[in-house]
Amino acid sequence: MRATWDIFCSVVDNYGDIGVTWRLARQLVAEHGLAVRLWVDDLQAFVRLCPQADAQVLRQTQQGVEVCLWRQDWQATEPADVVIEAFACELPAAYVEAMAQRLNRPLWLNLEYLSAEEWVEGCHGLPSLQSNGLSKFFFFPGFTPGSGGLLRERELLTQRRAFQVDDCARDDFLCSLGVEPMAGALMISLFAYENAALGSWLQVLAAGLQRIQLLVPEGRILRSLQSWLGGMVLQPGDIRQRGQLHIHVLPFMSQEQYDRLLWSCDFNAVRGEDSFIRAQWAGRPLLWHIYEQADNTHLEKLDAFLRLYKEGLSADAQRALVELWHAWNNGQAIDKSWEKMLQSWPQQHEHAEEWCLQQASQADLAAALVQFYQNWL
Ligand code: TRH
Repeated sequence: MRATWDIFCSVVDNYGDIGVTWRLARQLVAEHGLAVRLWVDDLQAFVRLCPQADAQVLRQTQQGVEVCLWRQDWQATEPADVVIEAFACELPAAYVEAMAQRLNRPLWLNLEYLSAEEWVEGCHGLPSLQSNGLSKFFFFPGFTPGSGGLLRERELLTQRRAFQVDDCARDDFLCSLGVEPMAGALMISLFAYENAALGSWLQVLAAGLQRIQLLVPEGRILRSLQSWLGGMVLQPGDIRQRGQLHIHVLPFMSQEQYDRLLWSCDFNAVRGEDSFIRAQWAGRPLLWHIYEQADNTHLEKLDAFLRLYKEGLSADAQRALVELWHAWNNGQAIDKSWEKMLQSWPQQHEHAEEWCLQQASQADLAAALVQFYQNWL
């Protein structure tokens, strides 16, 4: 009998919670042949990432995953063999009770947020005894062998490389989004939270020597973009030009399309957790807008990642990268650091691919979870 897995996702805000759990659920089904239910408390958010889904039904199967609405009034449900609570969401009390009563007790995992901080390795995989006698294990994604790794589908890099060497595939894809690639243009994607630094970047892009196509899927950054453009309301499909800068507003797309967008661009500005990882798998230089936390703890996380990522770059290239990421995440002007970044451009490109290969040499998160379960049995 194939093992059953329940993944619980509470959508706090944005798309990271559902983005990570939906991706994980699909991979557990497709690559490990598991029976997976994904419990999500906000189907509207799910439908944005999986447009063919129905936000009105209680249960539906999408890409082999049984997607269930996690309702406030929880209905009795037989727990699965493996139960994942994503990002410390609180499971229904009746479900936890049923887990404790189950003849074969389930493996209970808390899938944590991504961090490159050193303490992660020490906490990854640790159990915590719960009042009902069950142990809950902490599972930490991460960038080092002592962590749980990163979500990466088996064929991802092969698909990405095939796409990146096929100019027609890229052009067709961009055209399907309403973007006509311009000769010699530098293609940049932009997915970020509202950011006061944006204006300084757009300014330097508009005034630069090279033509730029900036591709912006619908989202929070549109507010900053609109105010730079003088308050005009932007819609998907809109194109605006300022000097060398051509801005294309795109619809929010499926996760598969968003991957292709990242693969199509020379540089990707990303945010949160999942788009940040996907940009790394794209093998292209990136700019991370980290999710803001109280007491600036997010800035420590940012530096922890930079410490790992910048290794192997020349001192100048490291400085350019760190300055750019710091300024962007502090809402400070990035025009100078962007120009420094351009000076080390070929190196930044090579490095992004090397980093991607280095990360891909580690076990992926889904495989690590399956292995963890097998070891636990
Ligand atoms: O949406 P986010 O800001 O999510 C955040 C982070 O996960 C953060 O850590 C968490 O605390 C907070 O949510 C609650 O960024 P993230 O993680 O990149 O998730 C976005 C998802 O949306 C990702 O799966 C990619 C996907 N996406 C699309 O599918 N289509 C699109 O057009 C775009 C722009 C993104």
